[in-house]
This record gives sequence, structure tokens and C-alpha cells, in this order.
Amino acid sequence: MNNDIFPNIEQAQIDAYNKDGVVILRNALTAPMLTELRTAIASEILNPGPYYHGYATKGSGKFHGNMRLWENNPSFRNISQNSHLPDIAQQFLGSTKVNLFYDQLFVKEAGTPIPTRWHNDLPYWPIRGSQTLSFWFAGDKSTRESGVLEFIRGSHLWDRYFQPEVFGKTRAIDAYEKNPDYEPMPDIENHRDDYDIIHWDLEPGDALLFHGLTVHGAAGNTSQALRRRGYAIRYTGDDVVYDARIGTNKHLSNDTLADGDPLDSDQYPRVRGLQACK
Ligand SMILES: O=C(O)CCC(=O)C(=O)O
Repeated sequence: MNNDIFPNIEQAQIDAYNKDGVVILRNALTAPMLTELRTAIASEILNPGPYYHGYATKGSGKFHGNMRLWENNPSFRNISQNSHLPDIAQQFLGSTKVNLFYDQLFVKEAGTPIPTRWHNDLPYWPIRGSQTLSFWFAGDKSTRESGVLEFIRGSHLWDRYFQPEVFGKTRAIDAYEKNPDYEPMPDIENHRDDYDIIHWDLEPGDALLFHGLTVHGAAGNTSQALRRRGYAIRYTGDDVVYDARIGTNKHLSNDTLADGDPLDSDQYPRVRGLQACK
């Protein structure tokens, strides 16, 4: 890791991540990286890649989503692979190797009322294992009014898999297959006081780091002034393998891997650790 760019992660931050399932990392992107990210997002919005999953809004605003962006855009590749971010991931994962699972974009323009439903991510993913870490980078100042992410503290330790649902009307996937081992998501929004819900207001370049089982969601962006550009990168560690179970997102699956295989492949490149392949 290049310490001129980013200071070492403190053990207290790693402990907080392990306990709460989420931590904040201020200024996780350098200023040039933030500029590169914003330029890449603008180009993606003008010319969306193949996994575009924009959501229809009632009346105003626009919710632009897409995934596997680095495969088609060198700036997303640069940020997710050739930066200090995999080094940070390696420290939080406590792993000898790091794979880039995929990256994803969530842009809620000002005045987009669509909430992001409460969910956890691992049930959507064709992988299993405990070392799963997402970064969610703020491209803008983000507050509850503009739809910053909220988390249920410690929910990664529940070890519960909630049935995936589509976030809204989308071109990419109409529905998820039901997995009998998954359970329905409880009505968290109408019982918020029953849960330990936390959030941070973010400045551009800040990142939220969270575990694949941490339950999270977001309000719509009701601000008329702030865009809410969110860019997520998902990294995995040593104990994560491919999982061919039903109910996962078919745009994330891989035809060449069998159930139980390590992820190392063109689609999920090993970006840190011996034998980095791409
Ligand atoms: O940005 C959003 O609205 C959703 C983000 C999210 O759910 C994720 O990154 O896992």
C-alpha cells in the first residue's frame, strides 16, 4: 500500500467493522480519483454498459444503476484494481488474497423519490464465505435527505439470508427466483425503533465499508439540489468460493466456475495476493 496516498488503517477501525458490519472511511478517494470517478459516471450515464438497470420513477428524477462497469471502462478498472483500495480491502478482510467480485453504480438524481429497499447483499450473490466487503463511495455530499445509505448495526452477525427482490422496474432483471432457504425481509421501515439504525452524512470521496450480510437501505433523494452518485466496489477474501444456488443475480454468475471453486477468473480477478491473474 502506498502510504503517501492513504494512511494505514487503524486496528480500531477493523474492530468496529467486525463488530458493527459497517464503518466510515473519510477521504477514501484521492482528489484525482474522485475526478476520474465523476468523469467515468458521466460517460456511463451517456452510454450505459450492458447491465444497465435504471429504475422507473413516478414523476420526477432518475435512478441510474449498472454493474460490472470496470469490464468496459478503464477508469472504473483503474479505481477498483490499480489503486490503494484493494490494499484497504485486504486489511479489513484479513485475507492473504483479494478478488474483485464486481462494481456497481447507483445514481439518484435530485428529486428521485425511489427508496432503496432494506436488503442484504449476499443472498443476491453467487458466492459463499464470510470475507465479503463492499465499498460505497459518495460522489456528492450525501445526507438522509439526498438518500445516503442507512445500516442496521451488527446485522451481519444475524447470519440471515433475506429473499432478493428487484428494487423497482428495471430493464435488466424482472424477478428473482425464490430460494426456499431464504426468508422474507421484515417490515423494517415501519418498525424503525426496533432496530439499531445508523448512518453518516458523507462528503464527496468518503466511503462506507460494509459486510455482505449487513442489512441496509436508503431513502429516495428528496433534495432538489443534490445529486446522489454512489459507486460500489465488492471485494472478497480467502474463504469465498463460487456458489451455484438458486435465487442469485444471473448477471453476476459465471459459466466457467463450478460450485465450490475459488473465484480467481477473468470475471472476478485476483487483485492482491500471490498469483494475481489480471
Ligand atoms: O446506493 C443505493 O441506493 C444502494 C446501494 C446498495 O444497496 C449497495 O451498494 O449494496
